[in-house]
Amino acid sequence: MTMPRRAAQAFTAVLLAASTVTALSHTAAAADTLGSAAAGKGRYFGTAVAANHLGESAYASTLDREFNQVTPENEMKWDATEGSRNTFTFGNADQIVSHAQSQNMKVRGHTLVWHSQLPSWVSGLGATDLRSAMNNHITQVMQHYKGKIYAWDVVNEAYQDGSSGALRSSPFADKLGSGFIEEAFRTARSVDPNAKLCYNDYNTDGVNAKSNAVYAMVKDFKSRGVPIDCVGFQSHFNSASPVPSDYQANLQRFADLGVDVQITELDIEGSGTAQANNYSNVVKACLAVTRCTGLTVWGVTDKYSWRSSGTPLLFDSNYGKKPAYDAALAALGGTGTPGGGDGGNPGGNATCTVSFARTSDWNDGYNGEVTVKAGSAPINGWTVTLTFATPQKVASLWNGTPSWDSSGTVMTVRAASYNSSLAAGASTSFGFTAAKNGNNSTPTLGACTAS
Ligand code: G2I
Repeated sequence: MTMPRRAAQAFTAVLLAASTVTALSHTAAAADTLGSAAAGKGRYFGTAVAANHLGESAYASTLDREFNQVTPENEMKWDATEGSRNTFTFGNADQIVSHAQSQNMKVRGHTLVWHSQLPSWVSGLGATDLRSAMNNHITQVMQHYKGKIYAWDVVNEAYQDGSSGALRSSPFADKLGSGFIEEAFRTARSVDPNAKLCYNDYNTDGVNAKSNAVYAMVKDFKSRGVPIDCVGFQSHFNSASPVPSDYQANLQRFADLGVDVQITELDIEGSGTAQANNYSNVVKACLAVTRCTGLTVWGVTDKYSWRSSGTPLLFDSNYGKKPAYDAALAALGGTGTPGGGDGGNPGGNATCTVSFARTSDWNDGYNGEVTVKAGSAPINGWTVTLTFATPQKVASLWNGTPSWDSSGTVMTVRAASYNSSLAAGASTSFGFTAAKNGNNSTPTLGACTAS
């Protein structure tokens, strides 16, 4: 059989990633890092990352040890990816994505349509041209990262601050009208149907005129079938903009509309106990909302924060853990918390069920998605078996760790470090691309084993 070169490369990447994951899973089990503790609660804990710091060993080692999700801080923005019309540059963003993949971290795509960091050629276009440039930008960028991004901030910061509840003036709103948001989401869904599509904004963290406007938009989208899966709450806090008292209630009202919610750019200016308490409250609010699926802090270290003088992050400039770190970890139930930790489930009543879907098909291949659901008790690990018809071959696999029997037809997939722990009744999924090699059968799904 001849495997297409792209598939062969992906296969190699999977093998490499699989060996890395085995090494990492020991760290994850201890729940003594932000990522592993969050995984124990069925969430991820991520950070914004800048490509130009990845070469600094303390930066990279802190990132790799503590976090299981990344958001490129600037590298996927319009000015970075399409500085001139229809000429795309992905080098810096690719660097972050491949680092994340090698560490089994999820990647959030940030951001496709935003008024800021927008090249001047875009602002200069007339309506017809702008519409096609927007759709082309979404299409090209999403296509480049297809299968590698779990969620995209499709539209960022479209609403005004203050009491108006109106859209912010931008080339998109001014020339295309309010319909640009819907159009962006519809285009995004058509390009990568497997990526979660999010709206992301700041000053929407409590109930206020701006969050009410976003809420009305999401409600309208859900009622009309406009594709939206999630809402990101940036959560940039300081004394002028503190953690709102109705933070959790606000997350919950969005979740009740049928979207996931995430804390996407968390940073809280301050120091010591006050800062620690704020971080603890934010983490607890997310954990209290079932559909709050993860938190991302806006940077690894105070040294490189966009507002460094406010020391808003969890690690100081020397990568030392701050009281805010300890508080966030404790709130996640990490090691050191009285009654915390993720070791509470002895595994005796751990069960899971699985289902399979073929999510896309083409001439010589298909994508499969397996959903794993925990039974009535939380689980700390899961394994699923799939038997493939000869001579089908799996070319790539994501969100799980595969191994094969000697015949090469039975694939056993165990959880990745970040999706091994599921709350009771919660589910996760992994996916793969298979080469048909002339056989169009669907693989046979075996039972799910939980621990
Ligand atoms: O402003 C904080 C965040 C608000 N929500 C959207 C985020 O995308 C935004 O991130 C920040 C980055 O953290 C900054 O790093 O966005 C800023 C730009 O709006 C970023 O700052 C820019 C500087 O303004 C540029 O001078 C610089 O060239 O970062 C660029 C790359 O270092």
